[in-house]
Amino acid sequence: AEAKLLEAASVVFVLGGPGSGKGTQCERIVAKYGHTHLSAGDLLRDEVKSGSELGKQCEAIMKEGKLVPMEVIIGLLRAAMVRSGGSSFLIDGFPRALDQAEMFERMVKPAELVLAFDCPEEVMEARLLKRGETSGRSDDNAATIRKRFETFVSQSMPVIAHYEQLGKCHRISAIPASDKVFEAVQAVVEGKAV
Ligand code: B4P
Repeated sequence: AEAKLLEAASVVFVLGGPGSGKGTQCERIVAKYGHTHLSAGDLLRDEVKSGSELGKQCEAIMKEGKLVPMEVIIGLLRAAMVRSGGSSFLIDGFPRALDQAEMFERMVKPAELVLAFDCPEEVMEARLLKRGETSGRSDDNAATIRKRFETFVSQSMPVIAHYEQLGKCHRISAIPASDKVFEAVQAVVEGKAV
């Protein structure tokens, strides 16, 4: 039954640097189009909150701004997809490395569309520091943010380049206000982007 559900599913990946606005735009996409939203970061934070041994290991890695092992994040994503019973998935913050992309395609299925948010580091840093004032997230501090940027450049940017080569990736500027960014997102989702 699991395999059948996943076979019929459609998958959109939402990529972009830390603080580029992935979570923000995904909320709006879901409100308008009704996808099932799965955030890699939220799934990991839920695992941390559960107090499990795995959660403790993930917490330490996230505080360092590094990527948790791919088996962990893919296992959490696949389980959440099956549990949700949905058929149209918006997956945010994943894949963050080329090997994650390959393993997901093998174990689950290829994505139909990829949205990638472009944003300069100064803008992302300012947003994350602002969120850090109230988020209580242990990774929204200046030192961890720096490491998250390094991880993004070395490991996640190649994923965006990979999907661009496949012609599946739409790049969207994440600098403007959230409403403006969402206009560009809608054009892509509705197939009207040039
Ligand atoms: P995430 O939870 O994905 O964290 P993020 O990259 O900062 O994205 P987030 O969605 O939270 O922020 P957003 O840009 O929406 O990952 C956290 C950690 O988990 C990673 O560092 C890693 O350790 C681990 N992890 C996650 N995925 C993994 C994977 N696949 N493999 C291994 N490890 C993984 O928003 C940021 C702020 O900007 C918000 O406060 C928002 O209000 C604001 N904002 C958004 N859009 C704006 C706009 N247009 N204008 C002004 N402000 C805006």
